[in-house]
Amino acid sequence: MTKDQFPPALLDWLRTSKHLAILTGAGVSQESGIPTFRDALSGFWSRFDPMQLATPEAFDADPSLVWGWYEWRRSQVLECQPNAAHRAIAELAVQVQRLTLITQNVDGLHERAGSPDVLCLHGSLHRPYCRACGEPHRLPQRDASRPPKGQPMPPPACASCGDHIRPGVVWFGEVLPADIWTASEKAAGSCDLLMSVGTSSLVYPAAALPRIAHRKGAKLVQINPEPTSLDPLADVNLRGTAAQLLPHLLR
Ligand code: BJW
Ligand code: ZN
Repeated sequence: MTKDQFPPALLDWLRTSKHLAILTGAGVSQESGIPTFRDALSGFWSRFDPMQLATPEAFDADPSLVWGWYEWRRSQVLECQPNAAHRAIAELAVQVQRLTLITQNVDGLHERAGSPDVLCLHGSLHRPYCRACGEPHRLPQRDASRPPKGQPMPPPACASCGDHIRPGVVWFGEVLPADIWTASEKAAGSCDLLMSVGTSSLVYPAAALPRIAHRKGAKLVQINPEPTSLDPLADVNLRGTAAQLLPHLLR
């Protein structure tokens, strides 16, 4: 799809928007080489279902398995670079009156592309903390000569209480950070345009945000190569990848 094929109204909405909210999901990082949450895992991890590893029950049952999976993913992310979609979103922030960026991603690529004040609904791979006392844990500098082998590895022990350090992400069944959720819900309820980019819109409460915006009268634009349950609500569905399409929205 080229810029000429964009619905003209979309560029008008963008230029006249007083408050644009963007909700991103794993699809935004796919073109950086990071598999989406529903892509098949590779190597040792191919026998596991991510939906089952991303739970507090899985960590309690086998901390080394779950910690090893997250360390493997963190090492993958550190090898990857932000792509044209992350960069376009960072650039949009200077072109529109106001932008609130809300992400479900835990990879830190929006921040590395220069987006300030990202609302990270599901936490971060880079901010582990103690499961017992909540003390943040500083990860050692990455040793490129000794990448994680992509296998189970025991989690570090907390310097304060000795319990397990856990990944700083939000698992199924856990509540989202209250301040981040409140700010995201407020942005969805007060924006005049919301763009949902690269998310399957299956996981709640994040998936409620476009629906809140729509109910409050905001225009809804979706960017995704595949249809999702949001299609019927969206004013515009752009069928393509985030890195192909988002740069066309820049002036
Ligand atoms: C591209 C592309 C390209 C590909 N360009 N696009 C209501 C009903 C039923 C269940 C629930 C409900 N409300 C809550 C729940 C339970 C649960 C939930 O939603 N379950 C669903 C599966 C139904 N939610 C929770 O548990 C949440 N907590 C909660 O509700 O607390 C309150 C509570 C607590 C206790 C009891 C009761 C209530 C917490 C959710 C936390 C989600 N965490 C994860 C893991 C994070 C850590 C990690 O990464 O390991 O977050 S799950 C996983 O899904 C991850 C993602 O952020 C999240 C969303 O996935 P996303 O980003 O949409 O990725 P994909 O892979 O699904 O889709 C990628 C999309 O990109 C696809 O559409 C592609 O087509 C597209 N694409 N290439 C553009 N190049
Ligand atoms: Zn502790």
